[in-house]
Amino acid sequence: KINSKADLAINGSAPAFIEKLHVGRPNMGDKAAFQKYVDQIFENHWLSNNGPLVQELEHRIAEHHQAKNCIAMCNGTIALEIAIRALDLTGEVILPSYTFIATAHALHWQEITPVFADIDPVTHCLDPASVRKMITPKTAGIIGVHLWGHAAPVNELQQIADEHGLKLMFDAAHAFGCSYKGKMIGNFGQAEVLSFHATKFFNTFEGGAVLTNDDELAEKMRLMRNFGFAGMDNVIHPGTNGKMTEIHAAMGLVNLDNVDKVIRRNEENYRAYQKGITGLPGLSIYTFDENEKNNFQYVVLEVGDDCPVSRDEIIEALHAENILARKYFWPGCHKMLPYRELYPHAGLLLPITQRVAEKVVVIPTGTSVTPDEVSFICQVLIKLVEFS
Ligand code: T4K
Repeated sequence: KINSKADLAINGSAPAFIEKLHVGRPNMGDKAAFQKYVDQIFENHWLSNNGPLVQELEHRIAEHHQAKNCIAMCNGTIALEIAIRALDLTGEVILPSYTFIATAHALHWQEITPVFADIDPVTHCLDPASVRKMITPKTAGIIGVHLWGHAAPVNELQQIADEHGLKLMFDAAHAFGCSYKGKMIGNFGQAEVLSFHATKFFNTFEGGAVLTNDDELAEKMRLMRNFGFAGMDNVIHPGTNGKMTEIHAAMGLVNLDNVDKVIRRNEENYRAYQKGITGLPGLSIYTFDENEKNNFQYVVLEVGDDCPVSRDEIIEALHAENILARKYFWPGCHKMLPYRELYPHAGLLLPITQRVAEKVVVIPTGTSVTPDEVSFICQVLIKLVEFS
């Protein structure tokens, strides 16, 4: 019970939770089913290089997203790099700064200049008007990010891409199983990239994939992820090692059987958070479009100027209670060292990015967090506001 200021851990009391509550605690599928796959892998003597479990996983993920091709990779960042290269992007590519650093790195790593555009204050996804302002003769493409699983403004971005002859792809790292105007993610732009990192809605320990309806592009990416080999002793394309292994695919197959359960828990937690903080001044939960498919993997608390407690005070107080809230994706890629030096004035062009990055707190959810725990986290937030 938190009856007074002194009962808050930040003021010296015992933390509300004995065990730490994480953002991104992995959602785990059935252990016995995983062990069966391990037995199968041992019997097969097949560990990597497009094995039967990887092929099965690709087939099922493509089906899940109603997309023609799924190319599984060792992680989402390599999948981004391969997709970027397969699309022959060069020069400058426009993307949001408000994203995980991997989106920018995947370009910079290939000597392509990431050009940061601003975002929409409500969806936190690219603002098409800002994208238009960033186009120069060197622009080769746009990477939209479906942040928090909310689709980027696909139609508007496609229109810009068509008008200017640009390639369009999406970083769909957060958007497994999500939709845009009723159609599954995986069907937009030239390619869409998923991440299966441990902390994602759907994980393969580490992993990722590209979804595309372009068969030729899919074939090119399959070559690129395996050093360009087209059969034994025959390299027909430059490439790298982006392959997914059988053990990672096994985890994926087990987790695929678990996705409905994870969505149910995530949605339950999301609604419990919404209910729990109703009426608190300056605090709100980022809302998902009820007409779309969502995975609710991220619960995003937004701290407004009218909140009596600052964002950073909230994070500090939650951490003291063992609630390990995160400042994703503060301070924005443009302010991280490799890009800060490239774009000393980018901040001036990204007012919404700055504002959103300063007010967001991502709070724990997933199958390891119960709605009762969510209610208690809300109690902490209520008391923090009340005692401020
Ligand atoms: N594009 C976007 C938009 C992305 O968000 C990401 C990845 C990518 C591209 C790249 O995809 P990958 O190459 O990663 O497949 C994490 C993840 O490392 C990263 O995958 C993810 N985005 C990003 C949003 O979050 P960190 O540094 O914040 O993660 P970390 O290690 O602090 O873990 C988060 C929390 O999860 C911790 O509190 C502990 C807990 N945790 C973590 C792991 C790995 C566990 O409980 N168990 C675990 O096994 O970056």
